[in-house]
Amino acid sequence: INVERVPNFLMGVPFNLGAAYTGTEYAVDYLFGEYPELKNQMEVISPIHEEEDLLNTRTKFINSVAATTQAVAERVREVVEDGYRPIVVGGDHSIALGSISGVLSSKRTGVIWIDAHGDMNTPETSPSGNTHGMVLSALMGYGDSRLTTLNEGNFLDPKDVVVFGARDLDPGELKFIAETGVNVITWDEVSNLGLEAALERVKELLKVENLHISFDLDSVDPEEAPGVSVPVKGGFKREEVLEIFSTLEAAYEVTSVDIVELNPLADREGKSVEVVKALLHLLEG
Ligand code: 6HN
Ligand code: MN
Ligand code: MN
Ligand code: MN
Repeated sequence: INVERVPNFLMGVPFNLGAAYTGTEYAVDYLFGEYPELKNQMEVISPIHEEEDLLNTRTKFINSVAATTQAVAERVREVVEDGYRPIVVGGDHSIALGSISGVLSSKRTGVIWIDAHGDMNTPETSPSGNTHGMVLSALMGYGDSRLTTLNEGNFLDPKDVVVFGARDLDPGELKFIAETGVNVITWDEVSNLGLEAALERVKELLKVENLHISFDLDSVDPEEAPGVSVPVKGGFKREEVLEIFSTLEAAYEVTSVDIVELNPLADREGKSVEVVKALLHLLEG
């Protein structure tokens, strides 16, 4: 018997103010330029630009980040209620605050955060003041209230989170991990265990039915996919990314997905946009 899978709902969020680097605001246009057929299949959520205190270097552009992620959260909530699976393509990683908050308002979900980074800084620990590095901690209830109130108290339980493939964790993030007990399988651990065993470990750690995949393209080796804002040496090969997604699709109800941090200005030879396309294809089933 073939169980009908929930149809995908593609959303594009051309946003960069969570990163304060230029580039990811062109991600959706870039994607449409490379794959024109996507134009009729993807709804674009326009970023909201609010007035900012430009002297605030602890949480840069936070008003715009809060407003835009709120809009994403509301749209994701509707899409889930209407029986679709949201696939959110961006844009810097701050938009995951919207997508995951939107999902959390109707159900418990586990989150696998596939990223070179931890994205668990707070305004106090952040080395950059960029909010895309504070998203996962905000989802668990830590940080500036403009970000933590988005999910209406439906905080993520650290036990329901696995950070996968991290290879650049800041000192404040290491402290955060130790204090909250959030699960982390670093890039070094994946390399030592082997990908298959590392994914087995994810299944042991994440005892949930529904899974949100938050995939940051900088988890991929920049030599294979350079089109990101914050590249870090090392990382997954392209085939490994596909293996990760198919293993997760088989093991869980993957009920929502982010594919973020596509930066066209850095994407030499269009390698990162190809990864996005391959993932969208895989998620189509
Ligand atoms: N991302 N840990 C660094 C910071 O500024 O907090 C980098 C964050 C990168 C965030 O790639 O989504
Ligand atoms: Mn990230
Ligand atoms: Mn990252
Ligand atoms: Mn760092």
